[in-house]
Amino acid sequence: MTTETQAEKKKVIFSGMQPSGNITLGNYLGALKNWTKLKDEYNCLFCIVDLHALTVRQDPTELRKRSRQLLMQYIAAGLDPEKNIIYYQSHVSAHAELAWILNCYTYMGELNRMTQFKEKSQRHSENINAGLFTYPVLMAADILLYQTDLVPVGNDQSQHLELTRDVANRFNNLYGQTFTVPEGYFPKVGARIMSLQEPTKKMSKSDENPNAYIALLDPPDVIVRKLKRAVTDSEGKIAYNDNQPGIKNLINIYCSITEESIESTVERFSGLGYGDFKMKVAEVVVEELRPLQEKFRELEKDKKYIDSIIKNNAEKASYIAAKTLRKVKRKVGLPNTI
Ligand code: ATP
Ligand code: LTN
Repeated sequence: MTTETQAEKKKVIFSGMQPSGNITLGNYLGALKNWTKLKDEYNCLFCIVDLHALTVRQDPTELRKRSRQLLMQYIAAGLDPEKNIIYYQSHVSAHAELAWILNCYTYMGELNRMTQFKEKSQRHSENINAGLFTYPVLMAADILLYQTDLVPVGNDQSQHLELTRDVANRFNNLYGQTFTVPEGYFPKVGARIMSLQEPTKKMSKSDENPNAYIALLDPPDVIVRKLKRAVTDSEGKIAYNDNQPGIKNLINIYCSITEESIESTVERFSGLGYGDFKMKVAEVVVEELRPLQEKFRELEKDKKYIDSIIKNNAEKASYIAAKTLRKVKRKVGLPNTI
């Protein structure tokens, strides 16, 4: 078999992140770290979902800057822009086009049940726009355009993925096999890293309080400070249970970095005070992020290289996406282009 046909035979992975803030340790442990493990075995597309970020008001200059930073962080974390397709969603117009068509195959009732919509419309009550409501349909379009087999995400996205599968099946039942029905891929530990300030809420890059999250580009002293301030409890004992969500979260962070089991970590640190345990966590976080931060600083200097990645990869993605979109348009009865 030639290398070409082997590459074609590989399964497809698609995932994405919004450039809606500085990406956090939660995004990294719940998603990005997993992507780097899968990147060689699959044909991978890693998207900067900038159209999704518009569902919340963004400062235009900041959005453009953060999108580029996110792309560089993907690469700095170990994704390979020569082998993996790393690109901006807005550079491939098929995403928005397919999303429109799929809107017509998704029910209001389905979208009404989405917990992310409920949560975000509470948080942004001054701007509950239609994009926020149909957000999962655009996500379905992202995934289905590339005949994706596997979607590595944190488990806050499992409901959106179920919806994607439902829409794909519905369309396939109506028109015959058109879309691959994707599976989710969730890490065992780290699928939901919680806020350092309110450990019952997920760590979120758009949190107003920067002490609630660790950004991937936070310098070591900031990481140490944020972890020292992490909210714990008055039990005073290192244990893994829901009554101690702060400590549970710190254990999850520690274990998903070291890949040590939860049991042995709890046993090893059981004699430590919270302050000392926080320092152990800080040590592994700083060491994990150090190489990424160094690589990021190098990439920042190489504007030409990053520009060429952006251009080439958008072309590659557009080529694949156009095939699915053509098929969909034909099936639903839109006229051929002449
Ligand atoms: P926002 O706060 O703007 O809604 P977010 O921090 O939730 O953003 P996304 O861009 O929506 O981040 O998500 C990117 C990826 O990170 C998704 O796969 C998501 O499941 C994962 N993820 C987000 N937050 C966490 C978390 N706290 N723990 C683990 N994984 C997470
Ligand atoms: N909705 C996701 C981001 C996202 C995504 C995708 C993830 C948009 N499109 C396609 C995986 C596949 C989020 O909020 N984390």
